[in-house]
Amino acid sequence: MEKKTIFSGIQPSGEPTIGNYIGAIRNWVELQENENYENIYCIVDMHAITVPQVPKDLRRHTLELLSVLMASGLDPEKTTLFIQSHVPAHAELTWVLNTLTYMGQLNRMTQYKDKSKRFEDSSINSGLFTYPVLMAADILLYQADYVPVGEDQRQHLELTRDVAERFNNRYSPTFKLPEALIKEEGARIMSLQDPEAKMSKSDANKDSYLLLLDDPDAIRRKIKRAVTDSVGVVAYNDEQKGIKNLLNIYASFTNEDIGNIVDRYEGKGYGVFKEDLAEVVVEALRPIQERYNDLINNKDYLEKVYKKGAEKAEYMANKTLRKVYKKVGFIPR
Ligand code: AQP
Repeated sequence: MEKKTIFSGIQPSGEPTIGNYIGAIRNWVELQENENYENIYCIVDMHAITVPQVPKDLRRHTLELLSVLMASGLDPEKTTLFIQSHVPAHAELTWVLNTLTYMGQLNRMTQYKDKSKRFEDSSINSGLFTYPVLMAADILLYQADYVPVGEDQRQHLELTRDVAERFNNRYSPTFKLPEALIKEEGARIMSLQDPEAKMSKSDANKDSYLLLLDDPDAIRRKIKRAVTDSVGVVAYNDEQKGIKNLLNIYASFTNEDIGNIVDRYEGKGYGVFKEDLAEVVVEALRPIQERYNDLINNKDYLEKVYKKGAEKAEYMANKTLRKVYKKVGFIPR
């Protein structure tokens, strides 16, 4: 049986949060262990510069993220792990796809609407606007069957399929139409300070997120400060969005049924629940952090991993790009 191809990416736009871990990274690790899949995961630094980045921080975050991915269980022997800017085909295919994407479609993207709110109209860069086209190129270059992402990325996946279909119809069948792979549980971890907004590594408020590399004290402090409500009962419903989010985090790390957790905290109040949750998170992150500390200090090994990953990725990506260039009418060199 031919293996199905899985592709996904993550931005080095800050330090990864438990939202990135629960919604994406740990699912990637699970998929890696399934022998029916060929896995390709990418650190999308070209996406990250759609919002301003300090160059030395971007470099640091990129290597940190590579280490976090491996510390979480991604194995470069089993999975292609690479950095987006190392494979020029991503930018090259984006240009072609830009010519097949309508402004109206991009205008409807909710991530663009959310992120562009942070800037004055006159300083929204067009990279932020065409971000979903670069994402489409990332996926289509590898002829991916499935794209494991969090719920927030569903709309971008639909656009990817749409653009791929338009290309296939205008020229001839070229791209596989990828499907989003979204896990119900943990698909959307919310901010600890605003349970209406998703937890994001680039949030200005450091109390809003738990980082994978946060030390135990930071984890305890942030969970203690997490916004709840005045009801005072640990329950899972949409009137108590803060507690609901904390329960989701608890269940994600313990794989326990939410009903059981709720039962256990009956009559106990938020203080005890938050203290226990903090310990659950500390213990879940401990082994990842230990492995991370070894990896981040081994720069030679990291370099070997990303160079080998880029070589493998480039070979696959160029195959698709050559076909695309030929079909649109470019003369081969
Ligand atoms: N809060 C979240 N809950 C569940 N999944 C999440 N993801 C992100 N936040 C949550 C998933 O993580 C993967 C990688 O995301 P990304 O880094 O490429 O971009 P993002 O979705 O924009 O993540 P952030 O943390 O919010 O980054 P910034 O702040 O830079 O925009 C994706 O699969 C995403 O669904």
